[in-house]
Amino acid sequence: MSTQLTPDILAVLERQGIEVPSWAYGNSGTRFKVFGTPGTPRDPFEKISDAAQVHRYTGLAPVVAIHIPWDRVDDYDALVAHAREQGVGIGTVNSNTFQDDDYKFGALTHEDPRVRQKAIDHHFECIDVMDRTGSRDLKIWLAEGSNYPGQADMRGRQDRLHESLAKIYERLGEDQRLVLEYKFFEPAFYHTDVPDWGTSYAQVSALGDRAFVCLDTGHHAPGTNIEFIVMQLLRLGKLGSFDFNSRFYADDDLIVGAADPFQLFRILFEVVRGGGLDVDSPVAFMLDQCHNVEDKIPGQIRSVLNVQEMTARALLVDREALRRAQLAGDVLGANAIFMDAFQTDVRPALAEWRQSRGLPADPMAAYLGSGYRERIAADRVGGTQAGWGA
Ligand code: LRH
Ligand code: MN
Repeated sequence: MSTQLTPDILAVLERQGIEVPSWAYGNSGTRFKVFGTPGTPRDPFEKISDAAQVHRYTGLAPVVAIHIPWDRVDDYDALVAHAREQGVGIGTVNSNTFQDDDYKFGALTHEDPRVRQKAIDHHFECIDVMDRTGSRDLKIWLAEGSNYPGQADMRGRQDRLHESLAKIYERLGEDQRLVLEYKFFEPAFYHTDVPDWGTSYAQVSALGDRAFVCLDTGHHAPGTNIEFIVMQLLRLGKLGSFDFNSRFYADDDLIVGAADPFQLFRILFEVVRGGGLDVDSPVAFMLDQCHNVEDKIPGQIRSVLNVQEMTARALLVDREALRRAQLAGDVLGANAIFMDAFQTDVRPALAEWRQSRGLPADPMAAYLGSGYRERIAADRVGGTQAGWGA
């Protein structure tokens, strides 16, 4: 085993688990086109079978996040049993108040209490699902906002949002949490009711200690120093979860680390520095991506490996030497120590380590050589390919 990855580093990597999103295995696209793919799952059971392939070859993705109603089934016990058979569990339950006509002008913030109650009831359904699946986290992302100045009373909406969230929070079980995801725009193009970490932090802090902020790496204005936000939320003890992906322009939902590997490294360094990978860390790590043109299972395999590789590099930063350089005001020295770790190729050491744990040195090659892709393309004929439709 090459010297780079010390037993301490390997111990951290050993317990790293990344939730994979069920919706990444279905069809996705843009307003211009959603492309189909032979073998795309047609139901949540097939999505979970595909997600399990990622864990099978990487050992990194033991849990699948689900989205309601996209993954609504008659028998959640059967879904849990199927997941267990496939060697995975069911994780974060994602609510959806962004595809219903009644929510055109809002859901949890809507002026009409009947519409708000409908949206609150949807979250009660999600909590019922969590009770069946044993999930800890309810993740709420809200598409709510306005497109033109004057269209909405932004202050009133914040007050109604708090009231609605408080009713949802009250329904959570004692081992359950709520994570509130922010996003600076889209689908609303003038104001978004939860646009930034500060608003999410203000809203969850008003609820209680089982409410946290969810940081989606694609949800910030260009130029935002995301790792600073990570540092601050960890410092405040309110970073509940990540939605990992990457982007060149907007909420592109591309493979994490693909667009800006150095940003992923800087984010993971603040995670390490802030205790986000400690044994008792409350932070959940999830992918939130869409594989619009690339093969989905390989895309997910590449994604979790990117997170693992950047985590290993972040753990390689010589923190003591860095601290000494910082205290000495040695600007370039400190930066050089930081960059040394980023520029260290950990892939050979990780491949060796995988083999030592009975995993393939090259998970992608192992999956592509397994015949699974050809099998699902042949078997999954007929029915409707899953996508972002209920
Ligand atoms: C919104 C979002 C949210 C999910 C959806 C699939 O952009 O990031 O986390 O519900 O994507
Ligand atoms: Mn997200």
